[in-house]
Amino acid sequence: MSEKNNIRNFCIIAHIDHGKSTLADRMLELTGTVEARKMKEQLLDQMDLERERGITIKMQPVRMVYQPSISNSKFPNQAKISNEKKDDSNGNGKSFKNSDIENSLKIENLKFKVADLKDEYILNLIDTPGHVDFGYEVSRSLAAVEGAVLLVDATKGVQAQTLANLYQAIEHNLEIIPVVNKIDLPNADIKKTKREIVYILGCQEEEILEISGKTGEGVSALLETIVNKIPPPQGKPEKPLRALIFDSKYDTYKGVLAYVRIFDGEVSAEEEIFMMANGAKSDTLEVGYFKPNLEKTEKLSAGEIGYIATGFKSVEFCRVGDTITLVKNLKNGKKDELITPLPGYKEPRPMVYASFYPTSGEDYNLMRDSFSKLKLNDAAFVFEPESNLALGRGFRCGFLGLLHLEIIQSRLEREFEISPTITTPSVIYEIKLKNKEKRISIYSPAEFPDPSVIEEVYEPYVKLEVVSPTTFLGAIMEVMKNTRAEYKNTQYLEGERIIMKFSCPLTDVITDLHDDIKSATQGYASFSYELEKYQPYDLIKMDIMVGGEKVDAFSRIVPKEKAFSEGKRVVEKLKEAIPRQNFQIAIQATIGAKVIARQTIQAFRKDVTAKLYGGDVTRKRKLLEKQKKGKKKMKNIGRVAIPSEAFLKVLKK
Ligand SMILES: Nc1nc2c(ncn2[C@@H]2O[C@H](COP(=O)(O)OP(=O)(O)OP(=O)(O)O)[C@@H](O)[C@H]2O)c(=O)[nH]1
Ligand SMILES: [Mg+2]
Repeated sequence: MSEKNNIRNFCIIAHIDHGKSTLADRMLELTGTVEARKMKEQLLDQMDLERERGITIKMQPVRMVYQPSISNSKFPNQAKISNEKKDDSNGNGKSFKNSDIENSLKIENLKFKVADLKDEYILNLIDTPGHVDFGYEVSRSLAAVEGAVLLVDATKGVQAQTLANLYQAIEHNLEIIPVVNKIDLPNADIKKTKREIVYILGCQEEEILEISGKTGEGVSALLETIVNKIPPPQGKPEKPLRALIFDSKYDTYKGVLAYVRIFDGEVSAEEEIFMMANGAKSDTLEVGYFKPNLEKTEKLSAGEIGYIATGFKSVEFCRVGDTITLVKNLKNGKKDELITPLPGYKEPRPMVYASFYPTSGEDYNLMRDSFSKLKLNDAAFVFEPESNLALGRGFRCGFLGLLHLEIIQSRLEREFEISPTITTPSVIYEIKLKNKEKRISIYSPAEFPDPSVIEEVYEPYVKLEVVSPTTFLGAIMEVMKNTRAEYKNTQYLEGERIIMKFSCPLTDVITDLHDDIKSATQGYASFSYELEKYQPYDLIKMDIMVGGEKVDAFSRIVPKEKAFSEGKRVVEKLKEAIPRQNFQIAIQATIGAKVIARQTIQAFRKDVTAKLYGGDVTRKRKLLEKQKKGKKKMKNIGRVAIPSEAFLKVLKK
């Protein structure tokens, strides 16, 4: 048996919150990958942002060493394929405890001294995010593995992202292991969840595993199934190197890192690599595995997943989807027809655009560098320079959704200490001008042409699929009535669950639909969407004036019939978001020259320093200093200082 036969590469996919990262925790424990004292919940969610929000944003690979004989002898009660009737769910002392983990670690350490233990397997796991805005992370993970564990929460059943991610896994020809999770919960409906899985996957009910990522029940059996069902990677170490870059990162110490799946060949430190798409060359500094922290190794070979510290000084040479080979494999050091690059990835299409402007002009270069580094770690994010009369030089940025935008904004603030002014997020409109053949694309409302030259405005529509228990059909219809969606049809997924299909303007989907659907269905319904078409609609541009000056960043495109209500809502929101200043400020919504809504922010009654009597200059200066600091995150529009978060706040209800 060649070494490679001992490798299994897989990812965990599911709808958001169905327990992927928690299951990964149990796998890390069972395989002794992470020391018990270092273990914490959702260990693979390593970014502060992920931990605070309790969601996975980035895919995270990790390499585990697994010995079935050890795990099984230690946890015999978990080794059964738990498809049999379960009667010990109320905890008869068999649940997974910390002491079990510690014992398993002792045995793990022992195995290196015992010669004749059964085979040892390398399991390369990639934990993926469940939120729709990070779908590109999932699709890139799928291309690096041979199998996928499809997790379904037994209290929630099949949801929109379960379907969307499953379809992607099927497209990649992956071996799919269906699993019902959270069976420890009293409201788990295992039978129903299984019926739904059988329906969507066309598998046998007996093939579906039952586990609890929380207690660890059934996880050993799952690991065994992974080894038995997922095929070992193909590919030959003796062939020329072909490594697929599925992610990348800027590391302060090691520079530009490429996260790779090696399909053929081998690579080690101090070898000259060649990027097949852009032709860049560099000497590798280091190669290694994810444990999940970076761990240096001698070489990476066919079938393995790891990282290459590329040695590139500049981030743009390392592109996700590119194939890395070795210069020594090339004829005359040039591209060689004999080495076929791997298929790579389709670039994702941004759904929303917003412009980011530094609050002070000097930060422009800093912002560009920060964006390049963020892009390296978030391939779905796009940006390009633009400039604006009022706001100066900045960047037009594309995102997969509003959460994606918020995450980039937060990362910019935390990792690079930049808090920019952000314009009202907008979808891409297409405009047919009078007497012009071709439509033009508009990425921000500020670019909207004068109405007199416009013949027709087109906006993007999506195919929207709402997955829900049948009982909420009426409630969902009620929510959809508030949008401009057109109902298409309803499909029965399995007895008690439906998929409702709509054609809906993208704008209506990205702003409040998620919250509205969740609250109307007690959190049980979910949706996914994909771009469908462009369709004309009677849309107009609404401007916002603050203190008599038009603020481009607040302009938005609205359906004509909603202009008044939107105008009223936005000025009210702004009144809350802009702090009082020492003069009165009028906030107005306008269409052309016409004011359609107005609010006034009253002035401060007194100067802040007025109460400081006498000549205590230092105190006075301190206070002014403090004020200045507070103002750092403000953007001055004319005389008015606007907090940078106000620009995003006004978008949501
Ligand atoms: N009772 C119980 N709770 C679980 C189980 N698995 C996960 N949870 C809980 O479900 C919540 C979500 O778990 P995560 O592991 O973060 O889910 P996820 O699928 O990784 O979520 P995303 O990565 O954001 O899509 C957490 O509060 C977990 O504690 C389980 O088997 N039983
Ligand atoms: Mg997660």
